[in-house]
Amino acid sequence: MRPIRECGIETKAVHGGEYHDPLGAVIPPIYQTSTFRFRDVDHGARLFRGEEDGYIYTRMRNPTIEAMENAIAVLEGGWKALGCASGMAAVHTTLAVLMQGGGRIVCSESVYGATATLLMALGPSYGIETTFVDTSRTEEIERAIRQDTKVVFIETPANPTLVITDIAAAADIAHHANATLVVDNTFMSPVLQHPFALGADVVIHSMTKFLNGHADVVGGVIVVKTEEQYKAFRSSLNLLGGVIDPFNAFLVHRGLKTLPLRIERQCANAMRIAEYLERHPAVQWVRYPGLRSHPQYELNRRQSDGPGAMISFELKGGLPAGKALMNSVHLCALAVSLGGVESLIQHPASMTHATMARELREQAAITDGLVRLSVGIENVEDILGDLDQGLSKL
Ligand code: LCS
Repeated sequence: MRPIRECGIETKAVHGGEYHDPLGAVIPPIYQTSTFRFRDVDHGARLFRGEEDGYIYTRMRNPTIEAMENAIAVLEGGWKALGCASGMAAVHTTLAVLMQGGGRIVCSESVYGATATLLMALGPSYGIETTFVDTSRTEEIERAIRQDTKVVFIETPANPTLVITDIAAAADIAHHANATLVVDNTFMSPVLQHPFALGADVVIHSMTKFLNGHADVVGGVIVVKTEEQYKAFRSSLNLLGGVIDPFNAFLVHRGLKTLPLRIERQCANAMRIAEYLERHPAVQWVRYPGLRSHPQYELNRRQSDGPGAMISFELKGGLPAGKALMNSVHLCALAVSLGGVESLIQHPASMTHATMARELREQAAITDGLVRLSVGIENVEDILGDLDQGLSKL
């Protein structure tokens, strides 16, 4: 058999977290234990000194978590992955490692609301200054870089505007300035986009979304490229403490196995829905990377393997019409989060991006009328029927 890292993405998703169980269990058991027994005092001391391989304490290492981390590292093409308690724990840990001693971050202006709020509200107390720019215009990244810039942080496609940044160009600019490029790959998943192959240094995900895919786990992950990075991130995560627990790691690992299948169906459904919305007379505009009307349609075709399952749109009737639609759909649940098997609809300005400063929301074109749809794996006719009955009531 080919080495797992040379196999197709579907094989990586099923077998990437290779785990050798002493009893032959096909699926890694849930090691729901906080601590591991030492054989004797010298054994414990050797483990703590790193002279012998083994498990000590679940905040440091746990076999169930490791199996899930290995699967994600293989999918992303990274050296190793670090499971975190949430996507925000992954963002925070990444910044804590890369921004030690303070400095500047150049960040996409359209990012998940809590990421923006973390940088704006807590950043300055850690000596971190953030410049938010439209990273889809790479010249804006270049212009924002200063002597003290340590990190370029991009979300692409961005939450919720679906603006797309050229990852390879952002990597060139960051590296020229000796800065680290961090890519939040949540919206594409490792099935559709491979930031390491395009020059990224660190890739993060909210595993709450596509990776787990079943809306029953909150989790995050940091994927790194080198052993040196891994050691730095692992020791900081151990100290900061935001690790995932074994049961949630088990659920994410289970979800990963169907990730390529889910993504395939979600992309196909989303394409049909985006085309339907674009034709609908009540719709003002639609933003979906698979539509030719998307400003970075060609770039997305170049740097990813598909358009994803997220659609943003605004109705001609603006916010009141958007509210009426969101209140009248049944199959599409009115709920935040995204990437799962069920379709979800929400209003970023008053929900996911409500804590983001209004000026930044306006700068990033997160308009009051913008509605965000995460397309699930239901029968597409049923989703279309649900949206159609809602739009017909306007
Ligand atoms: N990065 C992105 C791109 C996200 O969309 C989110 C959450 C996070 C990081 C944080 O992950 P968490 O801590 O929630 O696991 N985005 C959400 C959203 O759009 N709706 O609800 C959560």
